[in-house]
Order: sequence, then C-alpha cells, then structure tokens
Amino acid sequence: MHIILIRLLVIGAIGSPILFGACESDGADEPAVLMAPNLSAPTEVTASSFFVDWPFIEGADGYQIDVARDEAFTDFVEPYQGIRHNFSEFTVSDLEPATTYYVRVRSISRDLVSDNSNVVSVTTINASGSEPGSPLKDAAEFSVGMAVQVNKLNGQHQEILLREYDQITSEYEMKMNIMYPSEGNLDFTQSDATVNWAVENGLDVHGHALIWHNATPTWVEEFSGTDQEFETMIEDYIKTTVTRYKGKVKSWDVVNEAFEDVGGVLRNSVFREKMGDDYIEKCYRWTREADPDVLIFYNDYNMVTHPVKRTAALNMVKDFLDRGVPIDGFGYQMHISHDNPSKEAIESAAKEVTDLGLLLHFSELDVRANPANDLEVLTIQRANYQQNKVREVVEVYNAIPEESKFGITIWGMKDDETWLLEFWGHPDWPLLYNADFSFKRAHTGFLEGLE
Ligand code: 9MR
Repeated sequence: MHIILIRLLVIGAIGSPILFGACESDGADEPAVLMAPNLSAPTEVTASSFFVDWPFIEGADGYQIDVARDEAFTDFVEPYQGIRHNFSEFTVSDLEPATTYYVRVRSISRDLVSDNSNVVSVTTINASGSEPGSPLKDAAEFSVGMAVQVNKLNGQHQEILLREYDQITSEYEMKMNIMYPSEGNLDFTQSDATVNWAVENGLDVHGHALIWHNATPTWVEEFSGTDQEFETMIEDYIKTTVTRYKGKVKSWDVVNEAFEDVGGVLRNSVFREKMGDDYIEKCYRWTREADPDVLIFYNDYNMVTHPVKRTAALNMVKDFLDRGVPIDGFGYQMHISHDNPSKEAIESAAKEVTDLGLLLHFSELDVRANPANDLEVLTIQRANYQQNKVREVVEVYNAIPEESKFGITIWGMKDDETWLLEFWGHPDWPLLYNADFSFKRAHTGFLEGLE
C-alpha cells in the first residue's frame, strides 16, 4: 500500500497554515516484499519470438525480464537480462529458430524488487514453421502409431497425424460395444470411417479390440441363449469383422486384458463363463481362419510392474506357440508414470517377449506427469522427468531385435484429450502435445530415444 497522506490545510485567522485532521501513514504499512509474478505458458510462438504474460502485480510500477538458454539462467539472451518493462505482458523477439528458451520475471517498485517468478520455457518453431527434428515416423525404424477418434480425423489433428504417424488404433470405435450394439445389429459405421480414412491416407490400422470385458455390449453380458448359441454368435462376430477388414487392418488385439492384476489367474467374464477357459484360443483361431495374413496380438496392462501377471500371460502365449494356436505378438500397454517403471524393468520385461521370437507392441503409451496429484500446472521439472521417461521407453524399444519390432502406439494426441483426466479426476499431461497443438518436451524425448 502506498503512503496515505491527507493534509487539510486551512488558513487560520492569523494567516499561518494549520494542519488539522491529518491522517498520515509513516510507511509502516509498506509491504516488506513485493509479490513475484506468476507467468503463464508462452503463446504465439514463432521461429523468432513468443509472447508471455502474467497477472498485474499490485504495487508494482514495472517488471524486470530475464530470458536465458538454460534453466539455471547462466546463459542470458542479449538484451534480456533484467530488461525493464512497464506492463504485465511482453513479446520476446529476435530469437533463434528451434531453440529452447527460459523466461522469468520480477516485479519492481522503486527500490523494491520481488523474488523471481516461476520459470517458463518455450521452444521456438523451426524456420519452415514446423517443429524441430524429423517427424516421429521418419525418425523411427518401426511403426509409430496413435489412438484416434473418428470425429477428430480432420483439421489440425489430421495435419499432425499425417505428419507424425504411420499407424492408428481406434481408441474406442472398434470395440464390440460400438460395432455390435444390439443383437443381430452389427454397426460398422465408425470403424469403416476410421479404416477408410487410414487406407486413403496410407496409414496402417491396428485393430483394437475384438474381445474386451470392459467394452462388452449389455445384450452380450445378458445373453439369454444357450452357451453353444453364444459361442456361435462370437465366432460369427469375429469372422465377420476380421473378414470385413481383411487387407485393411494389419493386426488385431483379439482378446484384451484377460488376466487379473493379482494371482496370475484368468479374469472372469461372460466369454469365459459361456465358452470355457479356452475362449481365448478359440477367438485366435477364428481370427486366423478369417484372415491368414493378419497379425494376432494379445494385449494387457501392468505387464512391466506386475511380474506374476506378466508370467501368467506369457505362459499362456508360450502354450499357444507350443500347440500351434495362432499368435504373432504381445502388446504391453504402456500406461506408465514419469517415475515408474524404471528403464531396467521395462527392458527386462520386453526381453521376455522378444526371447519368444514374438512381435512386441508398446501399445497405449501415456506417461502420467501427476500421478500423486501434487501439481496444478505441468512444471518444467516434471515435464523434464516425463521427457526422460519417454526417451527411456523409446530407447528400450529401439534396442530390441529387429525381428520383434512392430511399433509404439501413443494413446491420444494431446493432453486435454486423454482418458486419464476422467479416469483419475485430476489434472495430468500424459501425451506428446499440449492442448494448443504445440509439441511438448515429451515429444522431444521420443526423438531423443531414437538417436
Ligand atoms: O482410452 C479409451 C477410452 O476413450 C474409452 O472410453 C475406453 C472404453 O472404450 O477405453 C479406453 O482405452 C482403453 C483401452 O481400450 C484398453 N486399455 C485401457 C485403456 C484405458 O481405459
């Protein structure tokens, strides 16, 4: 608060000024510290400039801005070292393309200087207007995929998809509850649109997922016919679907998440109840009969972190290989966190699949930056951890034997679209792109993993 000084001057009878009714502050209310600004993420990023702003600070009559090439602010960018500015927004210009910059700001009021603000970082785009580095699919020697939703196969989504990826997985529109919503009524509207889009644009389709306990239509859960009728219905559904997409869908997750998280046992489901414990191999055989060339995968989560579950699933797969039940690959769903699992754990779990001579799919990759819900915004530090974890995942994958390489699939395009927001009910930023379609450090981490 500023000094308040109200002097009411009255010219008295004797002609001398009289001070009365004075209300005076001697400066005791002066704040000892001035609030530091809180910077928003930079916007309007070009190859040579970006814009940054922050809420106005009460009592500040200006700001000092630092821009550096390093997070420790030792390598300042001329002339942005404590540069004075009067307003709570600023455009930093004359920068290099494809370079990461760090910004912090202090408030000033006469002799007072606040602490530094939070540090925000930004990477300028490269001179051609796209991101630095190669598109992911060009940099990788394996397929790089993304989970898609049919209503987002256009606009900026489409632009990024076509630039970065060579494979797609439908996030939910090629599951049984969507393709078979009611008895006798197969509905391929969404799946056709997805597959046709991919074929027209030259991307591979990984089909996901024919049988999944979490995407089973109610009428199937409540099936009223005999067990034999149930089995025939499932056989028809699988064969009709796989035949429809023969030559267009390269691979299928036929059964998804069949094992319990603990105990190494098969999960109970309507399929297991009505068709028996061997329901999985039946589904795999029907898939192969419908399309001799399609790649058949088993896909499950917590495969790195839950060794008992992994062993059970791998034992099933080994048994399939021994008995000639068709199976080509194993999908490790990579719903992981910035701090877990370790690179070593991912590496050794991956080896268990590749030692079997199977294809390995790192499917459903997203890396939670906020698993403990201790962040309201994605901090630079956490974004760095996330970048490192993505790099590690890609490094592990890149190092597996060539004959086991199938691809890595990222589970969505941008942070505001991830299933995790609804699932956990708190903020997170698990993907490679920000909500505004700008790429994140995690994206850079993917490219670094390929170096
Ligand atoms: O991310 C998917 C979400 O959009 C769907 O609503 C949901 C149900 O179809 O499935 C989510 O994807 C799941 C995937 O198919 C299997 N592994 C777990 C994924 C997250 O639940």
